[in-house]
Amino acid sequence: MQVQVPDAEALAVRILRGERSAVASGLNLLDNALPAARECATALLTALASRRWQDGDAQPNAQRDTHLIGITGPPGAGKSSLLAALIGEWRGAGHTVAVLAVDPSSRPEAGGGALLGDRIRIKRSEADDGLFIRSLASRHQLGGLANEVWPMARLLLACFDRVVIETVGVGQTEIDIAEIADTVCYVAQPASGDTIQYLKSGIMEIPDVFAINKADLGGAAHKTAAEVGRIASSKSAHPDRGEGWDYPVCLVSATHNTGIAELAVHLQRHHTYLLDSAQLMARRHRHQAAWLIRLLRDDFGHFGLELVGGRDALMQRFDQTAGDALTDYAQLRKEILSRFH
Ligand SMILES: Nc1nc2c(ncn2[C@@H]2O[C@H](COP(=O)(O)OP(=O)(O)O)[C@@H](O)[C@H]2O)c(=O)[nH]1
Ligand SMILES: [Mg+2]
Repeated sequence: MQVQVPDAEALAVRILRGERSAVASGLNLLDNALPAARECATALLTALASRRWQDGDAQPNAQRDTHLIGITGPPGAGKSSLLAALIGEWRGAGHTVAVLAVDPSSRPEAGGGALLGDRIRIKRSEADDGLFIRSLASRHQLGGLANEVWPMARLLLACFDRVVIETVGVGQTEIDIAEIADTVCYVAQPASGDTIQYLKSGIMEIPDVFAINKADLGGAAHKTAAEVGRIASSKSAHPDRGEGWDYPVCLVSATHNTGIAELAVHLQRHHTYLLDSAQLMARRHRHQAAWLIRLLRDDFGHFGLELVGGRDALMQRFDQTAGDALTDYAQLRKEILSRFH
């Protein structure tokens, strides 16, 4: 079958200009598993990286203020509602926003919560060019988040100020979101068994910011916030994240629009903390490395990974090649393929 692949360079330029149709084509391309499309997708990501990411590295001051945020938590905690409120806050401050909603329970046919788009439509009547929403309802796999999520988020970071991934926090997904986002925000609702379970598990180490939603329900919300606050303040820093960060716990109500501005401030504060401690780019490079290793492992298995040095060595290698890691990855693929033949 003939595959129509766009010119990666030209598409990158249009995406950086923020052209909606180009953003949509780019996301479709990253979602296409055919080999010709994958090659073009790698070229697209490389082109985007060389224009924004690399420049940013060389001149930190010229770097656009972009923030990739993961919003996670149990179903029904109010993630979509809270995100809709945060979007209002960010758009009001003039930031552009893109959302990847990866929530199977949001599928109307699954009878779950409303799609984020529906929640937003309730609040906004006219079309908003500074807001882009893509639902990836089916991409929530048992084994965790699908591999397309990282590159899609990466593409959106090239043209939006705030990129948010909304995902239900269960098992592996929780770990995956921490390997994608700059900042992870955990949303809990009062007196939730899921939350208590979560607090007791080791996964508690992952979020950078906690939001206790449904504050309008009164006492129970305050009690949960106090409980989470106690655990958050005693929480030891995750080896990979968090030294010198104080893990804020925000009491919010998405439906009454209270505490939203404060939550936005804490998210922004975490971004500043990452920038000031030189962790933002380091984290993104590490996340890119983890993604490339997942791709190699999915295609060639652990045996394939071992052929080219194993996980730890690859992690170090991609981390070092950073801006050129995609080129490095393409070469490694060829190397593994040649060894298999
Ligand atoms: N009382 C109250 N209900 C809320 C609040 N935020 C969300 N909800 C409700 O909680 C339910 C789940 O919300 P949703 O945003 O779909 O949750 P998600 O599954 O975490 O995305 C819906 O019925 C919302 O109307 C809140 O701040 N207060
Ligand atoms: Mg939702």
